[in-house]
Amino acid sequence: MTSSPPVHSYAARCAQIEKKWQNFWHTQRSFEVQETPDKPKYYVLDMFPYPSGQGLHVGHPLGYIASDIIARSKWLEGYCVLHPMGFDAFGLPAEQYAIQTRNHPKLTTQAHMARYESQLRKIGFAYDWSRKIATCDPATYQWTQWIFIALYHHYYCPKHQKARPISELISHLQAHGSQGLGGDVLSANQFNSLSNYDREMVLQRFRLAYLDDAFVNWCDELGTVLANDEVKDGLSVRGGHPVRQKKLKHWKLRVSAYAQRLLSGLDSLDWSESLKSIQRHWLGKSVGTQVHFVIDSPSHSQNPLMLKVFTSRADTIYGVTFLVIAPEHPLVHEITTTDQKEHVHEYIQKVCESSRRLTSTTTPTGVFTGGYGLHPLTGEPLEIWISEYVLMDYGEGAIMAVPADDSRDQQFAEHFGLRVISNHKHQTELEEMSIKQGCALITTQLEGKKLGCAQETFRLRDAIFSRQRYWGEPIPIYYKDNIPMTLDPQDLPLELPEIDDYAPKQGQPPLATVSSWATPEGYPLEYTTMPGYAGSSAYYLRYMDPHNSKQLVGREAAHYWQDVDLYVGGAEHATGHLIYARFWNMFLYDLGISATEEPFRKLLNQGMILGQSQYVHRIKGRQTFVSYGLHHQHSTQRIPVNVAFVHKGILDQQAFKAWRDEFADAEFILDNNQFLCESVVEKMSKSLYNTITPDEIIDQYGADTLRIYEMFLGPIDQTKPWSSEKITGAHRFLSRFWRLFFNNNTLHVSSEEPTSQERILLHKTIKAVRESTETFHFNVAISVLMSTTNELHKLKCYKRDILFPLVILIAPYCPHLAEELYEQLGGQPSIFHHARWPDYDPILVSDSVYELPISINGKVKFKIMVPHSATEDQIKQLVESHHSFKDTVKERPIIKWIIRPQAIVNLVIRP
Ligand code: ANZ
Repeated sequence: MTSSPPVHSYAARCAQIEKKWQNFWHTQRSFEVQETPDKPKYYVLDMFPYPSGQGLHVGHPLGYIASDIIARSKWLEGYCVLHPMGFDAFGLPAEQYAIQTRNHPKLTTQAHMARYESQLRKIGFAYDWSRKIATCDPATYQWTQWIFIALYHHYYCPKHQKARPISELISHLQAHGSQGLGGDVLSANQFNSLSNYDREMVLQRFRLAYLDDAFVNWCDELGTVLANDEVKDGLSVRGGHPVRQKKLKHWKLRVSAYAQRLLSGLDSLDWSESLKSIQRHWLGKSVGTQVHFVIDSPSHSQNPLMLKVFTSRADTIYGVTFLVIAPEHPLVHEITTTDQKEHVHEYIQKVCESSRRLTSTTTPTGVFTGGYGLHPLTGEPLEIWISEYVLMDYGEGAIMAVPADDSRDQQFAEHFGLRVISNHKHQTELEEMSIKQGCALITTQLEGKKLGCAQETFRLRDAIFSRQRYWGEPIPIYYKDNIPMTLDPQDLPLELPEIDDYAPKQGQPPLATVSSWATPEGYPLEYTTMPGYAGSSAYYLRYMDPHNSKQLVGREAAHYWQDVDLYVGGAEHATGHLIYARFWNMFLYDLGISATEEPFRKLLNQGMILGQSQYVHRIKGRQTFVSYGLHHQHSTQRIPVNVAFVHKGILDQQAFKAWRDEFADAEFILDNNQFLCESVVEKMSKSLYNTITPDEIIDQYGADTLRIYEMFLGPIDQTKPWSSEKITGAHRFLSRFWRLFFNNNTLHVSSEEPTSQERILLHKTIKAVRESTETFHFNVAISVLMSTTNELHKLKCYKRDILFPLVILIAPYCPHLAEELYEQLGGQPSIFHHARWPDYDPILVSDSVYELPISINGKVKFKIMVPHSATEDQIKQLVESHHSFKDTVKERPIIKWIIRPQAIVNLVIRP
C-alpha cells in the first residue's frame, strides 16, 4: 500500500485553516453584536477608509490589525465588543475619474468598496459586517442631511454654553432685540419690523449652519472652483491655467462657537500629548483686550462710530501709531473719505483678485482711508489704513499698530513713511510692571472709560461646508424668494440625481444643470454638495444603530455604547476630521442624542509603513543598464523597477526585459555576474512600483503571518520600512508554534504535569503579553511569544496545561491558527466566545520566589512557588490552596505542619 506523503507542516495547511475559520466566523456571525446590558461594552473603531481605485497595500492594514488585536482581546475578556467597518465613499478622485470617463462615480465607488471588503475579509478581521455603512448610501447620508438641518435650526447660546433651538432666539429677539448677543444692536421693534428676508439675514448671524461669503480658488478657463490640491503654484494642475481668489456664497458651520469646549475637552482625553497640542494650537486661544477707537468724522458726530480692535498687548497702548483694518472690514466705506475713495477701491479690488493673500514675509501693501480714530487714553487722532496683513476673520478684523514693539507694524510704517511713536510709558507704574500686569492695568482703565474690555479670541475659523461638486451629500436646502429653507426631515434622503455629465458648466456646479433639481412646488434646491468631512463626522454614532430608520441613533443604543473606547487612525486627521467630529458630537450631545460630550476617549495613531523601492541605472541615451555600484563610471538615469523582479537586491533580468517593450533589448553590465539594484526606502506608491498588496502576502504565507509580521515591524506609532524578506521570519515562528502541538500530522500534546519552571514560563508569558497588548506594545508581545515558543521546544514541553492557555493567549494575534489549535485540543469554537484570556498567578511571575518542596509523611509529593517574603502562615495558606494539595492529602486529618521556609514543608498525616 502506498500512502501519500503526510501534509504536516503549518505552511501547507495554513491556507485551508484560514479559509475554514473565515467561513466559520462568517456563517456563525461570530462578531455581530447586540447590546447586552449585563456585559460591559467596548467600542473599538478604525478610521474608515476612502476606497481608492488602487485597493489596499500592506501599509493600510497596520492600524486595522492593531485594533483587531484589541477587539479580539476584549472578546476574550468577556466584553460586548463593537468593531465595525465601512466606507468613506464620497470624494474627489471618483468624481474626477467620472469627468474623464463618464463612468458614474457610484459604480466606480461600489467596485472599489467590494475590492476593499474582500481584501479586508482575507485578513480575518473580527468586524461586525452587518453594521457596514457607506457614506454615499442614501440610507446613511439621510442622517448627515438630518444633522445639517438640526444645525441650521440651532444657535449657540452663550449663557447656557450649548446649542439651543433658533426658535428661542427668535422669541428673544422679538421681545428684547439683540442686546447682549454681540454684533450690531437691534431693538425688538426694529427686529419685528424687518422683512422676512432681512430677518433671515439677522438669524444667519446665529445659526450653526449659515450662508456666508468665502474665498475660493477659481479658474476662469475651467469655469470652476478647485480644491487646494488641484492648484499648484497659482495654476490649475489640470491644464495649467491661472487660478485666482473669488468670493462665493458658501454654507459654513459655526464650529468657532464650540472653540472653548473643544479646548477644555482635550484635558479629559487619553490622546497623545503631541496630538492634543496640535489641536490646542489649531484652536489658538488668545487672551487679550478689545480696544475701542472712536472714529473721528464730522458726519458721525451725533452717533459716533466705533472701531474695535483686538490686541494681546494692551500694555503697548501708548505706542499706538496708527490703526489698520482688513480690506473686507464692514466699516471701510464709512471710514474712507471722499478724496481717498478711488485709491481705496483700487486697492481692495487688487487684493481680492490676487491668487494669494500676502501676510508678513513680503513687502507690505496698503492704502490710507483718509479717516482717523481717537486714542482712547490720550485722545490723539490716529490714521486708519487698510492692509491685507490684517485678516478679517481673526479678532475684530482690525488692529492697533505699535511699530515700536511689533515688527510687522514697523515694516509697514517704514514702507509708507509713517511717523513712529516710541512706546514711552505714559504711566510710571507701567514701567515697573510685567507685560501681564500692564495689560491688566490698561484693560481695567479702558473698562472704566467704557472704551474696551477683556477679550478671548480663537484662531479656529468656521468651516466651509459646501463644494461646487457632484459626488457628495446634497445639502437639504431650497430657496423661497431667495431665503434658504430646510427640507422637511420626513422628505429625507434628498437623493443625488442621476446625471451624465459631471463637469461644471459656465461656472455652475453640476447640480445647477439638472432641470429637475427643485422641490415638487418648483423651488430651486441648493446646487452645492457637502464636503468630504461631512460623512465622517458622525459615522461612529451611526454604527451604534445602523439599521434604525427613524433616528440617527436610538437612545438605548447610544446609551449602551456611549463613546468610542479606542479609535485607531492616522495623525494627519488632527486638525480636520478629529476637530469636526468632536464638534458634531458636542452639538449632538447638546441635543441629547449623543450620550457623551467627547466621542473618542482613547486615540491611537499608527505610523506609516514605507515601501522599499528598487532602482536600475541606465546609461543615458542607451538601453544599457549598469549594476548598482558601477554606475558612477557612467552618466546614468535612475528608473524605478517593479519590486517583484528583485530578490535580495539582485534583478531578475528576464522578468525585467519582459516587463516593457522598451526594455526588451536591454543589455546589462554586471558586477560579479549579478545585476544589483539600488534600494531606497520611501513612501509606498503605485508610481514607484514598490507597493505590496496584502493579498500577495496572504497567498504566499497566510493572513496570520501578515498580522504577526506587521505588528512585529516595530512600535505601532512609528514609521517603518517594509521588508518582504523578513516576513519569512514571522512565518517560521508560526510554524514553530504549530510544532509545539503537532509532530508531522499527529497531535502530540500530553497531559503530563508541568514542572514549576514550565509554569513560571507560562505565567510570565501571560503577564508580558497581556500587559504589552493593553499598552499597544504589540511588537513586544510577539517577541515574548517567540521566545517562549523557543524555550518550550528546548524544554520539550508539549504539555496541555501549558499549551492550552498559550493558544488562547496568542488568539488575538493569529486568530485562525488559534481557533484551529483550540478545536484540536477539544475546545468548542469560537475561542473568542468560549474561552477567557488567561490570567497569571502573581506569585509565579514574581522574581523573588523560590521553589519549596512539600512532603507528606517524609515523601516529597509536590512543589510550590513561594515568595521569599512569605511568612509561615502564608506558606501554609499557599500549600492548602495548591491544586495538588487535595489530591495528595485527600480527607485525611493533618496531625502536624512542619514549616521550614527556604527548605521544606513536611506534613504529618494519619495514614
Ligand atoms: C498691538 C500689539 C503690539 C500686538 C505688540 C502685538 C504685539 P495673538 O497673540 O496671536 O492672538 N492682530 C489682531 N487681530 C489681527 C488680525 N485680524 N489680523 C492680523 N493681526 C491681528 O496675536 C494678537 C495680535 O495680533 C494683536 O496684538 C494684534 O497686534 C495682531 F507689540 O496689538 B497686537
